[in-house]
Order: sequence, then C-alpha cells, then structure tokens
Amino acid sequence: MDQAADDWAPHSAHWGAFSARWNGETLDVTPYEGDPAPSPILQNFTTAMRHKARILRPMVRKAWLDRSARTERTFDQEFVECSWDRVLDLLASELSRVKAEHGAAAVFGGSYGWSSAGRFHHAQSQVHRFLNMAFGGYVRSVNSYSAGASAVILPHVMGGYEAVSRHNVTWDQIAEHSDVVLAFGGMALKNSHVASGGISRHIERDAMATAARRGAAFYCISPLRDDMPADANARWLPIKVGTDVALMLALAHTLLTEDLCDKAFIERYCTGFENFERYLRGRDDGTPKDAAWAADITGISSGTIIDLARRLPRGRTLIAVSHSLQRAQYGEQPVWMGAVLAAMLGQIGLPGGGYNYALGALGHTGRRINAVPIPTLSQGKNGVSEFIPVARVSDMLLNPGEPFEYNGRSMHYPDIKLVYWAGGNPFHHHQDINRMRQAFNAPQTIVVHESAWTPMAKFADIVLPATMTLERDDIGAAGTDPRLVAMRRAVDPIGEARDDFDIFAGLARKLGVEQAFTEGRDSRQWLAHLYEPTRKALVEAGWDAPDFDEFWRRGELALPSAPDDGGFLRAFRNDPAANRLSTPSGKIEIYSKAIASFGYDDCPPHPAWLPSTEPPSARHPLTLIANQPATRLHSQLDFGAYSQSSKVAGREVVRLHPDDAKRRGVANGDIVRLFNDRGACLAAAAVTDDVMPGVIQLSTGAWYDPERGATEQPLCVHGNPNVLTRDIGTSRLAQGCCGQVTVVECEKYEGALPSIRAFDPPGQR
Ligand SMILES: Nc1nc2c(c(=O)[nH]1)N[C@H]1C(S)=C(S)[C@@H](COP(=O)(O)OP(=O)(O)OC[C@H]3O[C@@H](n4cnc5c(=O)[nH]c(N)nc54)[C@H](O)[C@@H]3O)O[C@H]1N2
Ligand SMILES: Nc1nc2c(c(=O)[nH]1)N[C@H]1C(S)=C(S)[C@@H](COP(=O)(O)OP(=O)(O)OC[C@H]3O[C@@H](n4cnc5c(=O)[nH]c(N)nc54)[C@H](O)[C@@H]3O)O[C@H]1N2
Ligand SMILES: [Mo]
Repeated sequence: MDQAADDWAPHSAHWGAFSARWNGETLDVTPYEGDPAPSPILQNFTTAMRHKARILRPMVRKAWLDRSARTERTFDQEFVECSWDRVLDLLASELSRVKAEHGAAAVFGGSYGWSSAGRFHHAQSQVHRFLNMAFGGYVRSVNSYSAGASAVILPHVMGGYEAVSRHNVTWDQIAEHSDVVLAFGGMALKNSHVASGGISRHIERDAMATAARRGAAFYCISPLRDDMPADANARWLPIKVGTDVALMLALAHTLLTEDLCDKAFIERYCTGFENFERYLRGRDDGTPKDAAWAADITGISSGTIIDLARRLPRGRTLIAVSHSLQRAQYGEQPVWMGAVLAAMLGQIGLPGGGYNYALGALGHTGRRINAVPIPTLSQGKNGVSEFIPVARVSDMLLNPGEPFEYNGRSMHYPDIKLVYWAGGNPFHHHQDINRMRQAFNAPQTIVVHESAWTPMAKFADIVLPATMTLERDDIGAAGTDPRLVAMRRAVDPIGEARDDFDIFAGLARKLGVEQAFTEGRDSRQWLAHLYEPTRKALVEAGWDAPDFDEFWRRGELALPSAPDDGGFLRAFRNDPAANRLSTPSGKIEIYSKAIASFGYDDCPPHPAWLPSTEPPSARHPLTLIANQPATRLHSQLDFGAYSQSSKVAGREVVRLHPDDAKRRGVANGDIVRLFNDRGACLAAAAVTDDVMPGVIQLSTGAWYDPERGATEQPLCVHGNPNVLTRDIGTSRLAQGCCGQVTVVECEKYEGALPSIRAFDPPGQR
C-alpha cells in the first residue's frame, strides 16, 4: 500500500486482518481482501474508538489516595483525576514500598488475558517484561483458561500439547481424506473466527463444505445444534452436558467386544491398555461400560452408540475434542479418553484421521505452521519462582500461605499485597464473581492498564489509560498465519491514553531503570528490531525478505509455511523407536504410572467416568452452558456495534428449549432471572429447539453490571454468567477452570428493569 492510499490503514485483530479509515466520528472497516470468510466481529471497532466507556486520563481511587480507614472496593467508588507525572510518581513509590516491605513475591503479575493482536504492544508481554526487567520479578500464573486441564494431561498421555492441538491434522487433510469426524463439543465457526495474533484467512467453512460434498460425515456431539456450521451438513447427537466420557467409553467397549479395535496399534504405540481394559469390561466394579450403561448417562440410545461405533473403523476417522469439554470438573478425563478412543481405532498420525484436540476451537488449529519465526518480545527472566495455576487466583488471594496440590506437587499460596493487571479482564474471565470480589478486596493495591472502563478497571486503585490497537503502530503475526501485517495507526489516541510500552518506560524511568526496560529503543525502533529475526529467516529460506521500511510501506508480507506433514504424531507413527513421545514410556499412555503415583482420586491413572459433584437438582434443574460469544472476543468491545446489535433490551441473550420455557411461562424476548446459590443475573430469553431440553445457554462477555446496594450477591443486570459458575479446579492434577458448565434455575423477571450502567465511567471528582 503506498502513501497515497494511506487513509486506509492496514491493521489486524485477533478476529481478522482488515483496513481501517477514520471518518472523523466512526471507523470504516473493510476486511482483508484475501479472507474467504471474514468475521463480523470486526464491526465492533466502528463505534468503539470514541465510546463513553473509553478511559481518558489516569485515575486513582479516592479512598486509596486518602489512605484513610481501609475501605472495601466497590464498583461505584469515586476516582480522582491525576496527571501522568503524579500518577507515575505514586505508582513508583508504591511499587518500591511493597518490594522493600514484602519483596517481589508479594506482587501478582500473572495478568492473564488476551490483550490485542500486535506482537509488540501486547499488554501481557509488556507487563511481564516490565516486572522482570525493572522490578525483580513477580508471582506468575501457568496454563490458561482455554486449556487448563488439557495442557497438563496431554503431556502425561501424549508427551506434549502442541503436537496434538496445533501441528497435526489440517483442514486440507479433512477436505481430502476424512470419512467420519466425531466433533465432541462441535466446531462452531464463531470460534475459529478468532486466533491470537491475528488471522488473514478463515478456511474452516470451505474445508468442511468440501469434505461434506465428498461424503464425509460430521457428527456434532453437543448440547447445541449450531455448534457445527450448516456447511458441514452434520448429524446432531445431543448429549447431556459433561457426559462425553461415558459415550466415548461405550464406543470403546463396542470396539473391544466386537473385535473392531486395532490391537496391533495398541501393542506397538501404547502402554497400559490392560489396566484400562479391566475397567472398561467392569472386571473390578462389576459395571461394563457398554452402550446400555452409557445410554442412561448420556441420553443417547444404545442402538445409536453401537451403530456409531461400528462405523468408526470402516474409513478414515477423526476424533476431535473441543476445549469446552475440559473447562469443567474432571475436565482431564474427556481429553484423555478421546486419545484412547482414537488409539483403539489405530489411525493416529494418518492424514485426516486419529486424534486432534481443540480442532476448530480457534483459528490456529488445522493449519500449516509458519516455516519462519514471527516477531516476539522477550520477557526477560523472572526472579520469583512462585506461581499458581491461572484459575486459582481467588484461592490465592483469599488463602495466603495455604497448601494446594498441582500436578504431583504440594505447594503453598503466596501472600500477595499488590496486583498488577494489563490486557485482561478477570471480572469477565474468572468464575464465581461474588467470591472473586471478596478475593480482590484482599490486596493492598490493584493497578490496571485498560483502554476502557471494564469492571476490572472500576475495581482498581490506580487506573492507567492505555491506547487501543488502532491508535498505535504494531506488527500482527501468528505462528499459523502465513502473513505478517503492518498494523498502522488509524486514529489518534483518545484523551491522554498512552501505549502500555510508554507507560512502563515512564515508570521504569521513575524507578531509575529505564535503560534495562527499553534497551534504549523507542516503539518504532522496537518494531524494526522485532522484525529482524523474521527477515533473517526469510533470507535464509530464499524468500522475499524486504527491509523493515519496505515491509511497512507494503503493509503486509507473505510468510512460507512448513509442509503439511502431520507433525510429530506422523513421525511417531512412521518410526516409534526413533521418534519416541516425551512420555515416560515414549508411547501413548493409556495408563499413567506417574499419575498413579500422585494418588489423586479426582484424576485416576487411566481415563474414567467421574460424574460432576454438582448435578442438576430439583432446585437447580437446568444445566447452563457458558460458552464463547459469537459477537465478540470474550468481553472485548462489548460496547461495540456488532455486540450491541445482538442484545435485547440491552441484555445478553440466553437460549433455552421450548419445553423448558413453557414450563416456566417464559416467552421469546422476556427478561429472565438466572440464579443458583452463588449469584444471579438477568438476560433476555430466546426460545429455540437448537438447544436440547434441560440445557440453557448464556455466552460469556457481557460486562459485569452489579445492581447497586450492599448485598453479598448483587444481581448482575446485564447477563454475565460468571456470577453463577463454580470456582473449583478441574482436579488436583491440573487445577484448570470449570467455567463452561454450571447448574441454575430460570424464572421470568417481573420486577422493574434496572438500567444498564456497565459502560458508564465511574463516579469522578
Ligand atoms: N464461564 C466462563 N468463563 C470463561 C470462559 C468460559 O468458557 N466460560 N472462557 C475462558 C477463556 S477460554 C478465556 S481465554 C478467558 C478470556 O479472558 P480475558 O482474556 O481476560 O478476556 P478479554 O475480554 O479478551 O480481556 C482482554 C482485556 O484486555 C483489554 N485490552 C485490549 N487491548 C489492550 C491493550 O493494548 N492494553 C491494555 N492495557 N489492555 C488491552 C481489553 O479491553 C479487555 O478488557 O475467559 C475465560 N472465562
Ligand atoms: N467468537 C469467539 N470465538 C472464540 C472466542 C470468543 O470469545 N469469541 N474465544 C476463543 C478462546 S480464548 C477459546 S479458548 C476457544 C474456546 O473454544 P471452546 O471451549 O471449544 O468454545 P465454547 O464456545 O466455549 O464451547 C464450544 C461448545 O462446546 C459445547 N459444550 C459445552 N459443554 C459440553 C459438554 O459437556 N459436552 C459436549 N459434547 N459439548 C459441550 C457447547 O455447546 C459450546 O457451544 O474459543 C475461541 N473462539
Ligand atoms: Mo481461551
């Protein structure tokens, strides 16, 4: 793109590459021309830049500033405006005080969150780098809300995570080779709209359509019909939430007893099948895990299960397990059992077959990996060794010093005095918000960088206004997207907002360590610096490798992809002696001696059916699915045009089956109250048979909007499901989050409708 066309700036978001032009009031947005199926989520930008929810200048909570009697943090606390110079002085001296009195291990800097797509102005990388380089480290968090259980179980079972999720079966292979795809949790296109770092080609829809035209059969195993796109022409097998392991076991049982399983594969590539077989046949507990047994649990008839099992070995079959299944109690089990089922079919490592975890859950999976590295900001070395599994944040803040178990280790929660967050929204992402509110009242100081008044910003003591991605230059890149994007600034920064990098550079200056943090580079010099390793690798690969200025002028750069070679699992299949998996046995572990040695009854040494300890009950008969939203990424730009267009009376929409609606006197468009013992929220009902009976679905991401007044469990008037979800670990093995599923009751809301204040700035002086 030359300078003349520069009013259209190339840019990139986690939900797609695009061009943007500021028209003085709103943003014109055009998707990247090479994208076959761009995401409508891009349209959230149009009205977002100058929205009232944006933060204009540094703000400090008045009660924190007064340091009077310690007051509880609330969502309608008063803030005081502050100059940048003063706020950085205040923050520098507070950081120094905490470090002097308590050490760097009193700072929690995990700062989980998706931030924005640019690889330099990536807030989470910036805050980690700052705390490492300028402060001596911080208590970090490990793993993710996405893959909390799978990131721990898959290394035990298959020796790694990436080889099973990313560098494995591709959409091209599915289009060409797969005959049957069992999609546990589906592969909704709204999910693959998104890939961290950006995505320039949304290929999933066309690949599924091609495969379906060729005769491939997709099965949508899910409580929601629309978890597969229409183009896949999928058969819907509605399954009771959280019972997939029972279905997988019954499929495995049928394969075993009808002599349909690939014994040679199990013999050569797996270990521990005998222990599992005893369990499957019910040798010790007297319960064979057969189709009749599973029918009761799953709600799928035994005939359907047996027919499906018989079909699996007849062609190229892919078992796909989504992230969602493991974002629940005992979430390790479906991930492990999916691998075991695929092992029994013997197709792991074959094109379009075997096992692929999280295929279609994001736009990174099912793609070829880039053959060159992408720009990455170094985060330095953390001087603090303490960490928590990411979703144990409330436990940590509420229970300093208390013991907990994680992946075979006995650990203790650190004592946190200061929390530093940039690029995430815990009041979006964490479970049991009423409990979390108490937890976030424990630290002495909370610092947040944000571009908008999210509930997390409103709950902080020091709030620093960060630019939005379109207000700065950056480089967009993902390891699975064959394109580098020059993300050019399209709009001037709002108010006094600064880039996270500049905020940290200023803070490092106050602390006398500016050079360590900036290494003497400004933003522009950093971009050129981060580009250099990619350019060098392009030169070595004999590819077009322009210098930084030329890349910037062009606006984009093609990157070469590695071959579609099936990754490590193919290599393992071809030569298991030369390509041992990184498991203790070098093979797929159907029984794990390592896990056996931990002695966890909530994660036994082979996959097993463990029902949730919070099943539906007379008081809370409905199972709530709190899945990813179709109209935005998490809570980002919930105030944007596209997200807002989906709301009804300003509320998030909750979907339920006609039978469940009728029983409760609920009609389409009614405002309903969802509640359980942990909390309550309002939402607008949509009655549809795309949701199976007994299930109710409210996506995440509506900004938490508590009704004012001092109650323990204020009603969220906007529709954030995390007031209802359970804040427990998946098991002692992984301690992942359990946000996907909870039990609730639903009733028509008859009271006066409280107004939505989620996007209003807090009280100011
Ligand atoms: N109940 C339930 N809960 C869930 C899930 C679920 O399935 N059910 N899913 C979970 C999953 S998988 C995830 S990954 C998490 C996601 O949780 P988060 O990643 O915390 O969610 P986001 O809304 O993406 O938060 C990113 C924040 O960064 C801010 N931001 C963007 N750009 C910048 C920037 O340049 N600088 C700064 N300082 N800030 C910026 C945005 O304004 C936004 O507030 O949610 C989890 N929560
Ligand atoms: N548009 C959009 N896309 C996103 C995101 C977003 O915020 N917005 N977030 C991204 C992120 S960070 C992540 S980690 C991925 C998450 O990827 P996933 O976790 O796979 O996505 P979800 O939409 O939460 O869940 C997918 C579906 O699983 C089904 N499901 C839930 N419980 C069960 C169960 O027990 N059994 C079965 N069989 N099905 C079940 C639900 O019907 C749900 O719609 O999505 C990514 N994609
Ligand atoms: Mo995620």
